[in-house]
Amino acid sequence: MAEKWIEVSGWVNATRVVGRIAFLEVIDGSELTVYTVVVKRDENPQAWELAARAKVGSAVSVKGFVPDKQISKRGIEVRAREITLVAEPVDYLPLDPSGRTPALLETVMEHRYVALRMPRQRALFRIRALAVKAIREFFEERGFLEVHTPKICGAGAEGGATLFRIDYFGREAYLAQSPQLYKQMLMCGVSKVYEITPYFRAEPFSTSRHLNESWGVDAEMAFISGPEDVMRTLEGLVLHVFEKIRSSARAELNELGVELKMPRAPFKRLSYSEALEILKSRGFDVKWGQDLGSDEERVLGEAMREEGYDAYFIVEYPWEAKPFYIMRRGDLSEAFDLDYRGLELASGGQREHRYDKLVENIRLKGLNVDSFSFYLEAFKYGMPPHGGFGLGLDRLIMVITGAQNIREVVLFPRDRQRLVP
Ligand code: AMO
Repeated sequence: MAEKWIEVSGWVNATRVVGRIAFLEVIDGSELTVYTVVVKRDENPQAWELAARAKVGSAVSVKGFVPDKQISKRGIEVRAREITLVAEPVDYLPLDPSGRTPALLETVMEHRYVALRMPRQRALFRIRALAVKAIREFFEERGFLEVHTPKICGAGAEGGATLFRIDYFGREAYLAQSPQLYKQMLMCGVSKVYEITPYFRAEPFSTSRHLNESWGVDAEMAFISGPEDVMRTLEGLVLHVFEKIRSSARAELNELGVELKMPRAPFKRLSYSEALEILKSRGFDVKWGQDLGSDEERVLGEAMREEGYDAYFIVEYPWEAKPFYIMRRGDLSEAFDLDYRGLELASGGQREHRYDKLVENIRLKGLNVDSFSFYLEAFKYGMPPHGGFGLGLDRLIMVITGAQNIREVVLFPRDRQRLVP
């Protein structure tokens, strides 16, 4: 291999001077690549002077050669011919950008923009971006239309308790908890849609798996014959993302120390009643009809792992535990959840598409039919059977990267305490 001319603009993550040689560890801010810039005083006194005095955290531009024989053990070695100091820090960095000294999550959240100079941080957010790309690819290949529905709404679909209220020119409005109502309305004219969107929810608790602004991947498909059609699509999507990350993010997974295993497929279909049985045998007493809490989810995850399943659907939920838009089947419903090792990743199901039954469902849930009249209107004009799901993007990235806290995989998380940065 011959010498190669290279120009790198980026940040100095570490500096070292050994005798008459100065070393700068530079990252260029895109990939995980680290450049070790080498300057010899005898060869290039001007550049040496600058390199020897450079502060960690400085923005620099370097021009030079990548030698055919690399001496440096870390990164790509660059023999500098010219170094320009683009910007110097005016304060000490709040963390070690090389990542040799790990930073607290609190510090990372406070200074994410600098933290992104750390290899672990770059790996996390590169994987997030690659996952979104894979998600789009999956839907586009299958003829889904990407849509954008309003985030300022006149009615919520996921329960009044978690609505963020806003003043909309004197009228009460809400931030969208999910695109649920709109993606369903669209089934009156488009047969497959998807949206990658923020969810705004005034969840009152602080946990490692909830945020007040989270991201969801929503899909809705018409002319289905049952919830199984939807589950197959969701399963295909999750497998596609895992596959893509495994093949296109090797360096990133390596940086995180994650060996990403393909989940066993087809995913297990576990009925709600079976889930209660398992929980009972492990000392949990869940009343039929109740939703499963995070402790119960965790224990179910352990039981499923013992059977060799990381990912599993919980099906045949009681209707009373599910929202009004889900189709009823006696006391049961056509809803499902998708869990991965005890963490709920998604929920979905077949919807009620028959106008009269939908009105009845709204009443049965004790909701005001008038507030949903704009939604119900769409069910008057030939609404086909349909279903869909909402997949928590942040949670998906958590399980792929092995992050223990959802805040790790969101650049600027919004939780009950955090409104800036
Ligand atoms: P659900 O309310 O279960 O369903 O939300 C779907 C998925 O979104 C993620 N999620 C969250 N992640 C982090 N913080 C939160 N506060 C938060 N809330 C939800 C979870 C969850 O499984 N409209 C239905 C979906 C559908 O039926 O299509 C819905 O919103 O991973």
